[in-house]
Amino acid sequence: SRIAEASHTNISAEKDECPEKSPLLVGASKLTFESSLNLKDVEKENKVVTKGEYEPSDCKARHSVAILIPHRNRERHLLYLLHHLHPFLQRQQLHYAIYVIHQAGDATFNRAKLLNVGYLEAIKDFSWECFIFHDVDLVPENDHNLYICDQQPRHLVVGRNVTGYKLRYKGYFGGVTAMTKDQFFQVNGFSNNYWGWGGEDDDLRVRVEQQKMKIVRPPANVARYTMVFHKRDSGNQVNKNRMRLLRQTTKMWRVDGLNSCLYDTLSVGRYPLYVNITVNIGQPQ
Ligand code: UD2
Ligand code: MN
Repeated sequence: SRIAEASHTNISAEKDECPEKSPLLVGASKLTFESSLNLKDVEKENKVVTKGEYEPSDCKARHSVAILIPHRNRERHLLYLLHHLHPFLQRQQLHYAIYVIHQAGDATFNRAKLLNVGYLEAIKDFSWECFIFHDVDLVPENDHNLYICDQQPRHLVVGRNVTGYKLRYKGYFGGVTAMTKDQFFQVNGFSNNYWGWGGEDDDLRVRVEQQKMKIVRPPANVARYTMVFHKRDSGNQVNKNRMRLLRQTTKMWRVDGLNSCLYDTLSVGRYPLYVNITVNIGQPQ
């Protein structure tokens, strides 16, 4: 793999660090969603990516970032996201890899637990410093929205096309977030107990605030996303327990999270454009 080569031959140490601001950024771009797009095309567009991973060839990246995407039955959305996200991340001159964490079976969906699995599996591959927790259907519109971490957890979605590009509510922490390896570890990751739609993002905010961290956001004019249209998925019905769970977060976070995340990895596929981890995460108790 690229990582192994770099550490054996020390190629990366010989390169100069990439500039602080990438000269490749273009700002806002018009996104297209062609129904004729297919995976082979997107692979051809991204020959520089191997096994989901990329690093700039002419300079040493300043950031190593793992993108984690929870997934089931959204193949079309995944294709659009890969098509836009690979060039977007390359323009930011990042060393990155994309991980898709695919929930096996038909049990109720659990976005948060899948993201915990993604974190635990990705750190086995490489010492990623920064993690981006990314909905499959959100496509960033402006490459000045940098996919990097900071001293504080970052929320990258201020606005979406579907909500008139306004922040949904104060404290909103859903969609796409960026936390360092250490920040995420410090809050014990996400709760594993949110089955179905809603609440898990608020739970993470409570964990972050409990640790006296403060959520920061990029400026509204760059933190803009297009959400590919969808209806509520079957298997992801509204979680009726979410308010009750949220009231318990401050006492449960220590015992419910990364340190209690049990799962069976069914397969790891290192495809050209992403690493696919198919996992059995169980079902609600
Ligand atoms: C919002 C949040 C999302 C999450 C969710 C509640 C935004 C922009 N996003 O999304 O982060 O907090 O509410 O749980 O506010 N998924 C699948 N297959 C499924 C179901 C879900 O792949 O069958 C994944 C996929 O990555 C999707 C994400 O889970 O983007 C969130 O589900 P959603 O898109 O149905 O929920 P939405 O748009 O209300
Ligand atoms: Mn969505």
